[in-house]
Amino acid sequence: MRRCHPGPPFLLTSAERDQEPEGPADRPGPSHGQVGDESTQQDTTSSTALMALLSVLTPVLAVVLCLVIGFMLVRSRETETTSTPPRKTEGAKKADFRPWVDQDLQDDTEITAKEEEDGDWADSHEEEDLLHVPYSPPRYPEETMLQRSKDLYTLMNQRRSVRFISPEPVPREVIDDVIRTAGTAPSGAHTEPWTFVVVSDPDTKHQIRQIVEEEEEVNYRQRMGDKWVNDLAKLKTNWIKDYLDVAPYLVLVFKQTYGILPKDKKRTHYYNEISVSISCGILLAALQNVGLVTVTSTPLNCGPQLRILLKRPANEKLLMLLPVGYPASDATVPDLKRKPLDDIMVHI
Ligand code: IYR
Repeated sequence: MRRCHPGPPFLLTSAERDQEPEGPADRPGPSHGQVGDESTQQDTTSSTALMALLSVLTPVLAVVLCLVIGFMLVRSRETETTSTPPRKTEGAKKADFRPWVDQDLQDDTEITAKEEEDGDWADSHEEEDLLHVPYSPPRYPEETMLQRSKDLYTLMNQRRSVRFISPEPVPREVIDDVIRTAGTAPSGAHTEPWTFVVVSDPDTKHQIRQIVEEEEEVNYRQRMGDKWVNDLAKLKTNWIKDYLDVAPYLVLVFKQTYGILPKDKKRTHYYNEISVSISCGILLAALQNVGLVTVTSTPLNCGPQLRILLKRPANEKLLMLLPVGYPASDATVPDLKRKPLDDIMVHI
């Protein structure tokens, strides 16, 4: 009778392994086998050979096992990160539902990822060297600075989003200057990634209104969801947008996701959305400066249709739609309060 080891040699403790015999000569004694007839002798020999082989293979098997376990761990991590996220609670799901980020501004019509990758992109070294020139803007005495800071704050603090706009005509040159001013905004690598489409043609304004009202009705009834609609209730907004017909100008601000150079080369427009948003801020200030009003509307899901109506290329995405004019004589605004300085500024 042969007494077998309870497990493979690589599962032995080092002390046990030290006791393991090296070969048949080392293994007399009952614990390793009964020396008796020939078959038992052969049996013992082959079992010893097997043990020797196993002990040689032990480190190799250990390495292979570690590799297999490591590979399985890596695979399971990869699956965790690439597979669908774990189920969330209903509340968390609602908080994650952000159509104004995920659906709006995602006008991918006519641009496939492949097209963007395949494009012939220009390198900066293909552009001319840029001269650097002295810069010395006006410097004011502190007293004047203080007065100017207060004056601009007073002016800008009077700015309100106005949804009731007068049809009264506005000088075209004023609009040109306001757009020029918006175009002074800083932009990523000075790419100036904005297009301001100014619409005064009544038919086009009406078509814009039809597109916007049709989509906004779906937005309010379905896409925005109860929470968003309730959050807006105090502003008394809805999908009827009279101002789109009435305002003398509609300014549709497009961000250019990339530039198009001669010979169809593409130019990278770094931070194009931030750059265009800054220009919109300057545009609002410029309108306020001349006594005109607007409302910063971002009509959800209307971008592609409006872009096509206005014949803008596929690299342009609608960022904002601003009706512009004088306020209607009976205009009202919600009596909102602004956060005090202490709530918006941290001084370290
Ligand atoms: N785009 C809609 C809904 C809307 C959304 C936000 I956020 C507002 O601050 C106001 C309105 C609309 O213009 O009615």
